[in-house]
Amino acid sequence: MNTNWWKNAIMYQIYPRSFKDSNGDGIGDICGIIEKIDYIADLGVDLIWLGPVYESPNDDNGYDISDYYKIHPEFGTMDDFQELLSQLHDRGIRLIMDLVVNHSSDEHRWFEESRKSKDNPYRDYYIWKDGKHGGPPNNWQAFFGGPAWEYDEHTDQWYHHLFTVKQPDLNWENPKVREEVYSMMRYWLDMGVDGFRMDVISLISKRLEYADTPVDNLMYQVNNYNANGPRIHEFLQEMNREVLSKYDIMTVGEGPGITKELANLYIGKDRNELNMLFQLELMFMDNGPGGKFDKQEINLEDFKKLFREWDEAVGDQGWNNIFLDNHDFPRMVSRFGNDDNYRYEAATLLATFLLTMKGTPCIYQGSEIGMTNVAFESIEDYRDIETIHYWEESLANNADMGDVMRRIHIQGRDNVRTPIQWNDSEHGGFTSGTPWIKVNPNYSSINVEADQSSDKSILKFYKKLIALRKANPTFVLGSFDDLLPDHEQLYIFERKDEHDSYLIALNFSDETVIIPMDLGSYVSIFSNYEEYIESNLRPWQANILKKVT
Ligand code: ISL
Ligand code: CA
Repeated sequence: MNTNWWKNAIMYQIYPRSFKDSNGDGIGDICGIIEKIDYIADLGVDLIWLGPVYESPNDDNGYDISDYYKIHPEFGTMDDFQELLSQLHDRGIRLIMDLVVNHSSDEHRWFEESRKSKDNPYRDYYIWKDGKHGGPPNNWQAFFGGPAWEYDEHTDQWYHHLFTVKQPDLNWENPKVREEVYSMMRYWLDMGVDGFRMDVISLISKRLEYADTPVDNLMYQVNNYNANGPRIHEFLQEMNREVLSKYDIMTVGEGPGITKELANLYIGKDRNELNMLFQLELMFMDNGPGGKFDKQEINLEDFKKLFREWDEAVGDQGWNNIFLDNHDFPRMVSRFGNDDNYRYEAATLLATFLLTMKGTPCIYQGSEIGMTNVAFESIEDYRDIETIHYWEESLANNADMGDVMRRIHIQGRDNVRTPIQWNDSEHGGFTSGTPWIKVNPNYSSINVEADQSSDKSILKFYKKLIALRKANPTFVLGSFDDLLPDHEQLYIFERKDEHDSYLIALNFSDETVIIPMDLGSYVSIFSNYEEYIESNLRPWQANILKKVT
C-alpha cells in the first residue's frame, strides 16, 4: 500500500489556535485555515500536520482529548473539517492529524467511568495503583511538574499521568484500549486523512514494575523508566497490521527517549511500524541539569554532529524528518539564528538548511516569515501550562523571579504559540476580537504583508527554495556528506547522486568567514545575499552551489 510519497513531501505544521481566527472569538479555527488556504498552497508545501482539533477541555491546548471523534466547537464543525480536507486535496496537499493516545483527558467518558469504581468495565483503561507508605506508588515526576500520580479519594487509589493531572495515561496493556484506538484511527483514515503525527508514542508501553528511579532528574527518568517500554514495538507492529498497512498514508512518531541507536527499530523499512520520527535530541540538547529552563549553550560542532550521526544511524533503512522548531520549542531564528540585526539572513539560512538537508522537512507556521520569540513582561500574559507550572514552582521555592522570567523568555512554549502576524492592523490581523494569547508586539514590522512587499522577503525565499527542491530530486534522495565537521562557524555539506552534486554552504555566525576549501569547480545557484564571493561567506550567508561538469 505504501508508496513512499512522504519522502518527497514538504510539511507545514499548523497550530490551529494561533493560525487565523475567522469569527472574532480570538481563537484560530478551521474556517480561518480555509481562508488562508491559498497562502499555504502558494508556499508550495504539500503536507499539512494539523495540531489537535478534537474536543478537549484545553488543559494542555488540545493534547488532552475528551472525545476523539469530535471536532472541538471552538475550532468549528465536522463539516468545516471535511471542507478543509477536500479543499486541501483539490490543491494536491495532504493532511495528517495529531494522534494523542498516550493519555486522554480526565474528562473523557472512559476516564469518568474508570474512576467510578474498581470493578467498572473501564477501570483498566487507565493505570490505577495503591499508594505506598501513604504516598504515591512510586517517585516518578510528571513532565510539567509534580508527581506522575494523582490520588483519587473515591476508590482510594492513584492514577498515573506522565503529563498534567488532567491527562491520565491510557493502559495499552488492555487489548480493549488498543482496539478503541485502532477503530478511531480507521474512522479518520476512512474520511480521507493522510496519516498521523503520533504524540509521545515512545511512552505508551509501560514498565510494569513501576520501579522508583534512583536519580532525581526528569529526563533520566523518562529515558530509563518511561520511554521505549518492553512492548512498544509489539504495539506499533500490531497497529501497523491492523490499521496503517491498509492505507496509503504516512506516520511520524514523536517522543522523548528515542535515540539514534533505537531509531530504526521504529522506522526501519522491514519493521512495519512508522515512517519517520521527529527526533527530539536536538530540541533537548541545550537542557542543563536543571531541565529545559536551565539552558546551556550549544555549539555548531555539536549541532552538525547530531545531524551527521542521525543520518548515519538511519542510513538507507529508515528516513529522517528535519525540523528546527514546532509548537513546543522556541522559534528557530531566535534559538539557532539571530533574530535581531541579521533576522532576514539567519531565517533564510535556517530555511536553506531545512530544505536541503536529507529527510522530509517540516516548517512550523510563522517561521516562513521569520517570526521570533516573544518576551511578555507579566506572567498574566502567558498561557502554557508548562510555563505557568514552572513559574508557580519557582515562586514556591523563593527563586529570583526576574531570572525565572528571563528563562521563560528564552525557552517557554508560548514563544511559538503567539498568533500568526498577517498584517500590521490590530492584533496582527489574526482576529477582530481579543486573541486568546497576545500577539507578539513586533507584528507592526514583522508580518506576512510587510514581508511580501519587502525586497528582503523571507516568504519569497522559502517559495523559491521549495521550488528548487521540488525540481531537483538530488535534494531528496541524494547522499549527505558533512565536509567540515569541526568548523566552529561554517556548515558545508554535500548532497549528491549520479546526476548532480550540490554544496550547501552556511555561515552560522555574525562575522564574515573565509571558506577553507577550494570551490573552483562549483557555481553558486542560490543565495540569501546578492553578491557571491567564492572565498568567503558573509554573516549568516547561505549559498547553494552546483558542481560544473
Ligand atoms: O514540551 C516539551 C518540553 O518543554 C516536551 O518535553 C514535550 O512535552 C514533549 O516533546 C512531548 O510533547 C507532546 O506531548 C505533550 C504536549 O504537551 C506537547 O505539546 C506535545 O507536542 C503531551 O501531550
Ligand atoms: Ca475562532
